[in-house]
Amino acid sequence: IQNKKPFTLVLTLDEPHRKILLGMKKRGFGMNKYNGFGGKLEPTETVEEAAHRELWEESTISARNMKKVGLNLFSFENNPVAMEVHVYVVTEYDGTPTETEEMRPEWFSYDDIPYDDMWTDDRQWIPIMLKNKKFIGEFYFAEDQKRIISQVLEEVDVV
Ligand code: 6U4
Ligand code: NA
Ligand code: NA
Repeated sequence: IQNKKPFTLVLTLDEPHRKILLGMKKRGFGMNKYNGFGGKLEPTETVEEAAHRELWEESTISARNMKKVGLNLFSFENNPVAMEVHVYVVTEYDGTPTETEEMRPEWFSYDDIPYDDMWTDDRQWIPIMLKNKKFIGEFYFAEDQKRIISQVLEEVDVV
């Protein structure tokens, strides 16, 4: 990998009810998959600022807290640019999740997460996150963006 580009990904949890807020992505990269909310950084913002902004832009909720829980590096066969995705958990927020141009929000029970309609890596690190553990992952995807050719995933104390 010659180069990596930072991204954010925010998972909002309703811990008392064991529910997770995902969005069906309506356009662009990862279209037709459920995922957390997030995206690229704007030139002057910090990673955490970008996480707040993307959550707001894509679901219309405002995070009251934001905890960094993971870091995933995604790279693809025949692509020199990897994605460095900073993963955050939100447990308190203002507003009501609302459909936007990019995402259609939907709550899922922790026991009923639609992994078949998500990125292949998600079923590996989301369970770690839901146990309140932190993680660092590296996933190398085939060109089809589905098959994982190699990976490293570990729980860590500090991310
Ligand atoms: P535009 O369309 O320019 O507004 P933007 O919202 O800035 O895009 P986007 O949505 O393309 O960026 O960012 C990709 C999103 O997908 C980020 O939240 C990271 C996430 N993502 C990428 N690969 C992923 C993967 N393998 N597993 C995963 N999330 C991934 O769970
Ligand atoms: Na996005
Ligand atoms: Na966006």
